Amino acid sequence: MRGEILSRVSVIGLGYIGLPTAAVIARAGMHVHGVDISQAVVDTINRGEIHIEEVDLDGLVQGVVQRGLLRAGTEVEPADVFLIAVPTPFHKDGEHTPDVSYVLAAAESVAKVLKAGDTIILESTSPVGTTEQLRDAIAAARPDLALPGLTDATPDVAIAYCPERVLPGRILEELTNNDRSIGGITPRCARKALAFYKRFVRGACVTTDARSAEMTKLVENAYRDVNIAFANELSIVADAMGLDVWEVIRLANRHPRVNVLSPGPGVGGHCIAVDPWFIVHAAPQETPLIRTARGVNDNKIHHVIARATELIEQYPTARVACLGLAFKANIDDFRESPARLIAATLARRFGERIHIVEPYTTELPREFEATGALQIDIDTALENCELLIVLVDHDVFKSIPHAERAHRIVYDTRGIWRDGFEPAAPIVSLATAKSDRVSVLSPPAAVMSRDT
Ligand code: SAJ
Repeated sequence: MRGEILSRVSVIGLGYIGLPTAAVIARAGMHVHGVDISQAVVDTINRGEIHIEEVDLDGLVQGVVQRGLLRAGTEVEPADVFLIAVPTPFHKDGEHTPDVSYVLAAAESVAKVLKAGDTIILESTSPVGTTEQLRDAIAAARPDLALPGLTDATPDVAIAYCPERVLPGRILEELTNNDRSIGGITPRCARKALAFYKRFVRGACVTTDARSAEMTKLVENAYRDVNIAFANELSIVADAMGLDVWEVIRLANRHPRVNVLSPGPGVGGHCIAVDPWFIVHAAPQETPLIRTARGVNDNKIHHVIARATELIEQYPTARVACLGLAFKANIDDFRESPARLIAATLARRFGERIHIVEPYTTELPREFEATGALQIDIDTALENCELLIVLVDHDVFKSIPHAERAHRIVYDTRGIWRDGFEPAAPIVSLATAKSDRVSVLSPPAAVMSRDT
């Protein structure tokens, strides 16, 4: 027990996953050394501060740094458990070839300080087979160590894959409470990793082999991508048919076995828009559905640009406010964001007519430079802009009362302001509706409509 309490953990990669994970492990009483290539990130953390926005993370990091349980550096130091949480993007080569070079670089730096008895866990979303590649990289660097799957003897080191599953905005809660899949290169590796996760995870920890755990993570995000694609395709169909897609989905979801997700301006972030490609790349002939879903979600961005352009041209004197740049609600993450791409495209085309409202940043990304587009706050937008394009469903936008956006032309790609679409008299009233309020079917052309 004493040895456990004193065990040292090295977390490699202190980004959106690595830093919260390091902090949660430190909170459980382990001594954590976080490693990042950025000196600025390391300095920030060692001051007890954070470089990313995540609910409650600031207080947690400050606390564990003050208690001496978390410190950061740019070089990997000896530890008992090495947890790798580095990016795994894909090459922009048209083939979407996964880039696992950061994982292999991390493996090489771990190899330098590795000793018998240590455990290495990969958490980065990875193509199937990456954990074995990591093992092979270590084997090449450290021929003195017996590695799992390569020896009949008891291996010196345990190697496992355990994907993170947390949702930005809920990371600390989900890190502790979500179930985990733990895939060992061998069952013994899985058991060693399991013993580690049991020390800070309350959710169920389920062991399997490394390849199954790698695939499970890809499946989770591809599943969501396919389901969002269904919603996005419906929204384009509804546009063509003059229907309010949110009303249709709301009603369809009253079926006990139907749960259609929400359409939006496309799928963003660095997970759901990326990970399905790892499956497609591994089995291109066998993945028409997953590939098509990616295409549908990417195409939705262009659909929104086309409809917004049409509307802006239709009202040539209107000042336009694009609401939101983040890839989803209530976060400051603008990576791979459809909202950002749409707003930047409109800014390039319409220049100073475009105004950007994004409460999660004080300055616009570089691509807005020289477009003439300005950042304004939401109150200024509501006062001065005649055309409002909702791109992100931030709570601060959702809470704007109808009266404050009355007499504006609204293109709401997230369906947050549907109150304006309800007809004065219900077209259909459902006497048997389960909710308290009378359900109504909204009038046609609800997605793009004057919000009065
Ligand atoms: N979106 C929609 N409609 C929806 C749901 C989402 O358009 O109904 C859009 C969002 O606006 C956003 C994108 O999809 O642009 C992705 O957002 P998300 O909230 O679905 O997922 P992420 O990328 O923040 O996090 C996902 C999660 N995976 C799943 O829910 C299966 C999370 O649990 C993973 O840990 C994370 O990917 C990851 O790191 O892989």
